[in-house]
Amino acid sequence: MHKKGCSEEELFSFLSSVKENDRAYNKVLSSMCTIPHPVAVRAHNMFIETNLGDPGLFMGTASIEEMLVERLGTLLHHKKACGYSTSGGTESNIQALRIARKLGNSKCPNVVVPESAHFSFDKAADILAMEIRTVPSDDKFRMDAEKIEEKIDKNTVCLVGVAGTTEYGVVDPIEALSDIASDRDIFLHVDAAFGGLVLPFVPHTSKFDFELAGVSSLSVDPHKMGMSTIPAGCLLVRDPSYFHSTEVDTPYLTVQKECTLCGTRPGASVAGALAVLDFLGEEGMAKIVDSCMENTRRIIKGMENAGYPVATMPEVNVASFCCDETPKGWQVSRTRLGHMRTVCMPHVTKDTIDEFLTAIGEM
Ligand code: 0PR
Repeated sequence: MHKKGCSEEELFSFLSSVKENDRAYNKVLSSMCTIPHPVAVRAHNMFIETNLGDPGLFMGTASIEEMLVERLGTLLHHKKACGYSTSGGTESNIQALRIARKLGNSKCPNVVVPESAHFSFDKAADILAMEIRTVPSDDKFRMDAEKIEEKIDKNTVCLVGVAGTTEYGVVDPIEALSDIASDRDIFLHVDAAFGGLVLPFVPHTSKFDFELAGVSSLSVDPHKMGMSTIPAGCLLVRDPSYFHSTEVDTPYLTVQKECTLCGTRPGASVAGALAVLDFLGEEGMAKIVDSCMENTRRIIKGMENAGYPVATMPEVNVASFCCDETPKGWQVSRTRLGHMRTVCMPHVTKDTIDEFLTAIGEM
């Protein structure tokens, strides 16, 4: 720290010069986040000082969190789902595994995840000292339903499926997982961090949510396709009693117990998340998702015309291609298998895709 403070003008000219180094979302096809919706920014600024870690002080903001949980629960076929707003998919996945581990009550617990699972499960398993058992993918990059049971034993406390995988945008066989989870009475967590705010607005997609009786918990992130400000994730559980297992006493707060992982938690991005859902409604969300899916079909067709077929047909707006080139000036990413990965988020317009396809050499 400098001994004396600087002028506000000097400070902000410094900050804006540093911000110029940010890539922001220009020619960015690799991000699962996007430019927040203007109503999210407005609501975020309105709730800037709020702390959900002390809900007795911020009862209005806490009621917004409850409304968000209710909106998302209803969307995902469980109006009475219980939940709270996390910092994103990573925290939701850690907490889900933590609950499953406690409920499972095993001395050497393991969790069965698809090969395609997000790396947040590696973090969760490490923190919770759980063994990770990986189910290989089928030829469509989904968890191979035939190979799930062979990984399960008496110490399996959790099964995980992904709805909208990070790398290929596919949905694991959640119905099969749900049947296994129900039959064997194992906790099933669905990571719908990305797909949870896409799949409900796309016709004829695979089932993945609480409509399936075996699904115990779900991650869904408003800071991805929910177009809220960062950080805004959400963990939903089927049965409110699940949260008893993560509760601690909080004697000097305005509430007596807390089941969350973080203590101090932003209310601003939670207000942002609710603002987007209420402002757009189901119709508005469907319109935006539809345009992202249209752009995904456009990029798949264009890449094919250029001689780069899609690795597998996605169910959400993530498409990965058999293509080793990266056009200059564009930000794409690579899957673990080396496919070129693109995400058609709301900031990726039809013109962006056309420009990208011209750069890649579509005929
Ligand atoms: N589960 C799934 C299926 C995800 O795709 C992700 C993130 C997570 C969990 C973890 O979510 P948080 O990062 O919110 O904790 N997937 C993206 C990824 O890791 C996140 C991302 C977003 C990466 C924007 C880059 C970026 O520019 O690829």
